[in-house]
Amino acid sequence: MAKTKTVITCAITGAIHTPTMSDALPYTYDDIAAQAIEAAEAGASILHLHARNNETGAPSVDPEDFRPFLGRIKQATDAVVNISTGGSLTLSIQDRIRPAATFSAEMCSMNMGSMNFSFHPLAKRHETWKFDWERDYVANSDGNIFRNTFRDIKEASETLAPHDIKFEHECYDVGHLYNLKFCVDIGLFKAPIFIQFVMGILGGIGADIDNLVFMKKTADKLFGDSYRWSVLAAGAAQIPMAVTASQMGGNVRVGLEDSLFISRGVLAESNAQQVAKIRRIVEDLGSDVATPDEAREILGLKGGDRVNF
Ligand code: KMH
Ligand code: ZN
Repeated sequence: MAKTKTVITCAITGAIHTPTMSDALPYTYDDIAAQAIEAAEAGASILHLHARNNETGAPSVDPEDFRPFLGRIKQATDAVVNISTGGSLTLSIQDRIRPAATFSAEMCSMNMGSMNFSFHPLAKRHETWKFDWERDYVANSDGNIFRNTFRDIKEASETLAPHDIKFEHECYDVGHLYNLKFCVDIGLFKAPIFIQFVMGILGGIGADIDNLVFMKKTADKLFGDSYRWSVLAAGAAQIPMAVTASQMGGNVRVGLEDSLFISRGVLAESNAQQVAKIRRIVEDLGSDVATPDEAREILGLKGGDRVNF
């Protein structure tokens, strides 16, 4: 399919693998809403959202921790809201999908395999932590399985089916593409599917161009022209891999969830700063950035008027 426009997703606040290691990372309702709105104004057509408990800063899948910012984002922007079903490494799929179901979002994430999603080396590199739980959570991630079994994926897809939600299929390695193919073949997901190639997470595939080409070729082989794709690379690879993806005809995801930096060794001031940077590069290289309605068209979304918030 000929490339139309580049869809920018911005992942506003981390929960699974993003301890509060930068003052710019929003975790309160007010800061999440403000940064999401600013990111949309900078050019993000999709906002990927987690929630945190406002007192403890811990990852939360309580819908009441999403409600305060969802309404404000909807009032202030036309951006597509994508609610995470990743939650945290230690929560069940039943709990993790509750916010997406409660609010009948236009999009939600769907993690396509179980893995040892690990960031334990951070525990050695980083000294001061904003919240008490963070050091142990990070240090123990080498022993945690991020559970997304075939049974979990089937249950999530069947529970969410009545909501007509488009999934951001997060594929952290080539095998996850085969998991997705199996799920498509048994009728769990409908075209066009939207694949997020996730690169540079310890436990998944590394962030480099050879690997991206391999992921893309494998997806072409498995899904033909019935899929759309985007790249999310963690840490320093975030912007370089996003630029590469955009030049290969793909879409991009940035945001403080996946990298706290704006350039080598320099913390980003906000999500919007990362969005503005990738937008500038994409446009300088001759592509256009999709508006929210263009993103809806490209991904086949149900529309912002069919959500429950
Ligand atoms: N930050 C990504 C590497 C989810 O929200 O479901 C993982 C993620 C998962 O975005
Ligand atoms: Zn996420």
